[in-house]
Amino acid sequence: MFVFCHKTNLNPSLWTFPVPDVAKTTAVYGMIQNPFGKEVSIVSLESNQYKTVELHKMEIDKEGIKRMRKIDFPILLQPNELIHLERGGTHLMLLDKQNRNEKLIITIQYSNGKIEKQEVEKKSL
Ligand SMILES: [Cu+2]
Repeated sequence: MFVFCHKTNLNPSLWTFPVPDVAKTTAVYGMIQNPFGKEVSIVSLESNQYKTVELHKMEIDKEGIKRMRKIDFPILLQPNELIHLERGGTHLMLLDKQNRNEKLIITIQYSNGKIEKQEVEKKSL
């Protein structure tokens, strides 16, 4: 499935590359960590700028071509489990841009009712 590890990071963070204003989609990298000491599922991902947020992983198909595949919710996480989001690997896909807010926020909704908001850092190329 994903690339998981249990390395502790005090500041799990998300980042993206700036995209042209006309671009309707973007990918977000970094990491998402289960902030709870218990098993929990991510039930939804949302953004203040894009209509849809999906978790994608990369797979090699029969022809040897790398393709993105959507991972369906709910996404189960073990206590403190970390999902690494990397270029060429698992990533968040933001689809259908709705506005040009200055800040890009990702909202993670967990199965225990808790909601986590993370600001996405824009890295320059
Ligand atoms: Cu994707």
